[in-house]
Amino acid sequence: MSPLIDSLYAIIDAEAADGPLGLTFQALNAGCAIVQLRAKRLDDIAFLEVARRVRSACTHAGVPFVVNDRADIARLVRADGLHLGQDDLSIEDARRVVGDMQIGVSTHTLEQAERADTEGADLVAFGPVFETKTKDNPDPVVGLRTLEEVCRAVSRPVVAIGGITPENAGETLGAGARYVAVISALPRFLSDAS
Ligand code: 3NM
Repeated sequence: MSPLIDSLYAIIDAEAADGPLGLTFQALNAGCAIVQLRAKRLDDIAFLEVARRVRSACTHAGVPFVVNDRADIARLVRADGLHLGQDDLSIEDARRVVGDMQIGVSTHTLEQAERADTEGADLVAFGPVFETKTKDNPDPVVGLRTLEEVCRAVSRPVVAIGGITPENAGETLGAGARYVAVISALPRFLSDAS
């Protein structure tokens, strides 16, 4: 098994044309560390339905399941974690909904990362480390040097995100990130792992 798999934070797009479950099972079978479900356009009923299925798969595999953006859905499916963007609920407000669930926060500058850390995020995501085509209107690329700075500055584990591939994951973890979060290159990580 690839050593990278222990650090693989698999982000599953709930809107994937061929459905999210196949990729979820592949990621779980490969031994990924965390699964996050993300849906930018699904209606609530559809997102909840997919979240229940992915939750169940993660429970069977014993892998933490994180819901992106939606504190209500995270609570309804008893997710292990909620992931918040800079324009989502504050950590304080999200805690009123999800209690002591693990909360991750997306950050794009050292200052945002330090703030998330101070405000009680359990995981600090930082990126985009490299160029990404997946996100609409991505923030400027932060690069490995700034990632390293963030990893030194915050007390919480750092999740590196944005343009991570099997080729650059090693140096990304070498910069101090605990996890690499991956969307588009996920199938490549999984085929490398098998
Ligand atoms: N957030 P890929 S970059 C969802 O910088 C997301 O916070 C980012 O997709 C951030 O692995 C990103 O295909 C997209 O580059 C990551």
